Amino acid sequence: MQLDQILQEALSAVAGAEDLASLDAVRVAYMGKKGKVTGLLKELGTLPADERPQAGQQINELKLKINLAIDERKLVLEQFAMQSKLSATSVDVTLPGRGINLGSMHPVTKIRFMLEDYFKGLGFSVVEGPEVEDDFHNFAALNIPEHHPARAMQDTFYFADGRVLRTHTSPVQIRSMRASKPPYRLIAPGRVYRCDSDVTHTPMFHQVEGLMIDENISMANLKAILTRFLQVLFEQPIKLRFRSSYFPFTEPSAEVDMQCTKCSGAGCRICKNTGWLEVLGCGMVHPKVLDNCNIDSEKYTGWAFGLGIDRLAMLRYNIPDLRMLFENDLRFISQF
Ligand code: 2NL
Repeated sequence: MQLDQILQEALSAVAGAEDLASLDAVRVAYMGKKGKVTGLLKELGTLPADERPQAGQQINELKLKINLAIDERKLVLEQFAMQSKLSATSVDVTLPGRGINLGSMHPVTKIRFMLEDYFKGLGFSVVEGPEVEDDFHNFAALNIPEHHPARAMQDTFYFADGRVLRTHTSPVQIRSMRASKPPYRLIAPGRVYRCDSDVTHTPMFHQVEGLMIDENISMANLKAILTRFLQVLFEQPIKLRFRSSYFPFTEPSAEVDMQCTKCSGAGCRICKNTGWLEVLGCGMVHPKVLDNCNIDSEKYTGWAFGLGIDRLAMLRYNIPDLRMLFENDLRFISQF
């Protein structure tokens, strides 16, 4: 019978197709516009009317069987194509990786973290606060009188509403003291701002202030803590010198010099031949400041200090120019 023969031919052509392209050629040969099955359907019209329904049904069955065989073969060939593609593009797991660029710590951040670790080890808390401050927290509470030079326009960045960019981190400690009862052991690191820009000053720099208030706290405690701090930071014993000074918020006040690490006090370019480097300011917290924080200044005493982290980083890492810390040149900052 003619239909059976076409079916057998078609099935073996399908089975013999080795790739998707030749399978498609088989499909066209049978199902395409000029294909054999299509041809049979066209011939239907020439049959006697009473034979047409049966013949039509048979041709349709033939068509279904061939299509089914094509679809099944297509699945097999597609899987096959995928397999050979996968094995052709296998991954060599022994190849070296692309590598990643490790970041490094900014020198200012390194000193800050080192400072925080040291003071945390002594039971101090690290506190932070807003960089935009009001007059009370930045000045008035710290006993800085209305006409004190520190308030003058050239030192402070003012906002139109009278608020300021904080000129030190003292306001953070004022807030802490006003928020809880003594004793306090705090350090307040952060960015501070002064309207000042030259070779040794940038409008933004980094400061840490420390504060210790309890019963029977004296300047001797401060000296011990600072001496060991500089010894830990510079990894060698360091001599300190306390020079009497003045700040509105401390009484008595002192500036602290450390013996020059470059020349061990003999005198060099770094210490301008003095043998000493000025590193921080400190003093016993002024009773008026304690009053402003509602602390009984008869019962409690304590010290505070303030130091510039940037300058300390320069001394520690022999950085010659302050501005290198703020230019973000990767050739420079990736060295730390
Ligand atoms: C300096 C001097 C100093 C303080 C900061 C302070 C903070 C409070 C109360 C009293 Cl809440 N004092 N801070 C005290 C003395 C000196 O900084 O030359 N800094 C770079």
